[in-house]
Amino acid sequence: MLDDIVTSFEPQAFGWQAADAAHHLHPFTDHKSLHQGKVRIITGADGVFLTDDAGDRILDGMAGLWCVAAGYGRHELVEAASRQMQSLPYYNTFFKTSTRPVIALAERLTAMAPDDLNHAFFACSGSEAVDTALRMARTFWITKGQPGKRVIIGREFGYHGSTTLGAAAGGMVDMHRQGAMLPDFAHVMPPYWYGYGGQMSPEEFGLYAAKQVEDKIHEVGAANIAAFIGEPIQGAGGVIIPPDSYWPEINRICRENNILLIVDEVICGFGRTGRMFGSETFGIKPDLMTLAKGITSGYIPLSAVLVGDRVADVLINDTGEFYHGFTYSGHPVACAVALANLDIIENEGLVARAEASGVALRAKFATALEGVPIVGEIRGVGLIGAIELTADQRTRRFFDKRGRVGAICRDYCFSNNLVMRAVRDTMVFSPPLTINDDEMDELVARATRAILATQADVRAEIL
Ligand code: PXG
Repeated sequence: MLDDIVTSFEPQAFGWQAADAAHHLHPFTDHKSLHQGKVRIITGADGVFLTDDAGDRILDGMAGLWCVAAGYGRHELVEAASRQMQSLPYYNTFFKTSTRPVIALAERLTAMAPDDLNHAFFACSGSEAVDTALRMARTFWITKGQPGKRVIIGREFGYHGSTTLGAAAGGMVDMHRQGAMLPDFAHVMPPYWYGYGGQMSPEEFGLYAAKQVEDKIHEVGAANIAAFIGEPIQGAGGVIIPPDSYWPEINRICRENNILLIVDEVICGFGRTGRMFGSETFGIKPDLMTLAKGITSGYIPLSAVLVGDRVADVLINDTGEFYHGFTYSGHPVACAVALANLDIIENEGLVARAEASGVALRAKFATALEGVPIVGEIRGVGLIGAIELTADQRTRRFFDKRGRVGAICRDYCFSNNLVMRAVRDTMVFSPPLTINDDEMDELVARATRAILATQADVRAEIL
């Protein structure tokens, strides 16, 4: 493995740790508490393992931030970027110009996508894709002479990025409190059976959660609503997997109320759920679909919005100019990497592999964690999954002061050289789709050690 590129730029003062603390503001971080501990400086990566500057090998159970689908160290992606940088490092797609990589990618993505998602718009991040999709939805209704249809319905614990529109569509209240809540956004409960299902069966609860959307539509008035937005599985919200009854109802409710359905596939797209798109896994019928992360396996920023014929026909034929776009929309280098990444996903059968590996991984977790009182549920679809930590297995009771126990467990994972995310007290995982059997054994062994250590710490609180 090569050294990373900046090792020749040793920082002036007291080394990398101190320079990071002195000058670098991290995303979604409490800096004061960060500075009380240490940042871990990641210097390299290969396959499913990261290396830090102490030489430790860390198993990346999150594929970066849910994105490194093809695993680290893929020369094909490096070569695609290098070749494209040498031939055409940049050109825009604004003023009657296009480039071959963006055309090829648009054609390929729309051919892969379900239903009539026949058009693609490109941006750099999931947040920008969401922002674009929301603007398209509202523009669609304005063009159709119904400008009153503006409200976007999202869900609690939904995550649609950190631009202001995305944060408003998402259901993260801490972000709303920062001023990122806007007029014309509404939220409904997530289809989170483990947390909110009570005595209902999962299927009953799926219908109940979908009914909340219908009730919200009646409350706000369909004449005021542009779209419903949802992730097939709510990833950052804690890998909330809807019961099978949920999405077909949402399809019906959106159709009958003349509301667009935006499916945010930023995490679920490109094989994560064991099908190419989460919409296929759950039978969702999107009008607009947002994609990012796995589109390039995170090697370079890129996102896309796929647009179905119903909306595209109006935008193309009736809207006139759609006042929206980014300097790097359709960046040729990012598109070239995406094409090479899709080759890997297809040639290596990563989608089918995610399905099979997911089954195996959950079975390994079930064996390792059998009878462990702190474990309330192990769930997953493909290679995205979660382990609920609970104070009472039987009643699915949460710990007091939610998030405290999850943070303990996440820290034990980290000290066991495993990256897993804690969302409240839910431990979530989404490893690279390339993970092999031995690596899954290692992931389960390290996670189990962390979970047992957590249980020992909080045993007085567990029934
Ligand atoms: N939609 C979904 C479904 C996402 O998961 C975004 C949009 C925004 O993408 P960008 O590229 O703008 O970040 C996301 C991003 C976490 C975590 O800790 C999750 C995301 C990003 C950062 C951290 O779970 N998801």
